Amino acid sequence: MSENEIIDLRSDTVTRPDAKMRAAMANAEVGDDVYGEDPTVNRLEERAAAIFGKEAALFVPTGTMGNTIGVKVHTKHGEEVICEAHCHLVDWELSMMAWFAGCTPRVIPTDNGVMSWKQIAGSLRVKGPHNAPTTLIALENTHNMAGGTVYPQETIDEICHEAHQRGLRVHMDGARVFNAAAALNSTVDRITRGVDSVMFCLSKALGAPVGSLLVGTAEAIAESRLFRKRLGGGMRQAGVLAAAGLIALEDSPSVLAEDHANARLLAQRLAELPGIRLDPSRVQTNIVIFDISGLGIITAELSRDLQTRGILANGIDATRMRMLTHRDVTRDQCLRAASIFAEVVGEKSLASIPV
Ligand code: TLP
Repeated sequence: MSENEIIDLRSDTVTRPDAKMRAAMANAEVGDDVYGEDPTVNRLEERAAAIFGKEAALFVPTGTMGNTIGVKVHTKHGEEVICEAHCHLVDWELSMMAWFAGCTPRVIPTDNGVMSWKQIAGSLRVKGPHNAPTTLIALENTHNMAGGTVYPQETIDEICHEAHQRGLRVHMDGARVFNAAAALNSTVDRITRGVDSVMFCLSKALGAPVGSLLVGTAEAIAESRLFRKRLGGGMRQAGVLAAAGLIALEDSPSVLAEDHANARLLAQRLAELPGIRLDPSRVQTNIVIFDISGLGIITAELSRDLQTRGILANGIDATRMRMLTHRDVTRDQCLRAASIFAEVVGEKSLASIPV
């Protein structure tokens, strides 16, 4: 099967740099970024800080490193961080918070990935003979495993206001915060105005091959630069990567609404199929998560069957599949993926009829 017959819905991390990005990478002016001498990295960091309306930004290789440093810079060993129960920081980063920052997460289960101040307030801990104090609240926006859900602005504002009143900090895992902005018809600057730091990824929906940024105060970012070095993230002539990132940052946010429309369309088609549990009205951005237990098979089996027909999609557990739309899948490909999916599901239903 040739590469272009594959429709890859596993993640928005799978996009390839386009011709404009590749040309910019080839022509990037570079220097040693550990000495602060890479002009393209410097430009990217300045641009990211400006777009987010914050003092400074730091280019990091991955979202995981950005979150890791974001937690570390606001906490000390032996403190607690409040996060949603299935956030990336907790479920997908190999206990990094414990390993590097020496903190434990205090998780709040939610139905849609969005914590309220009321829930957070009930989980706060004050330093005492038995309690490690809460010092940080981490919000994931959009929330990946809840299906790309978006925090309402007033919820973020309330959390930040109440947290700051109590001397707590707020970090946003905004790996897909530009998707949140597109969904709300808002700006990332407005969304993150109250947070102390935000990590966002160039390498997800924005389509760059590599890289994320941690954005915050000049003081926090200066300290973060040292943590990045400690983690082995001093990338030297990283301008070749930053060059693609700059294009992603300028060009991609305005087209994210198309990915969202494609995700809704995909969700509507899949929701019509027997054995699939999916409420398309819950799809707010580019992530579609649905339950397949009605098919009587597990996700690994379905993934295998889809793969033989050129559709790549993974389960997030035995019963739930995740599909993401992105700049490398078109509306037509989403429709094709949905009809191939329908064929596979049809065959499964036939196979389950006793003879
Ligand atoms: N998410 C990946 C996987 O790790 C699950 C994906 O395919 O969605 N925060 C959020 C909300 C993320 O979704 C991810 C990656 C990260 C942080 C980490 O980014 P990277 O992969 O660059 O370390």
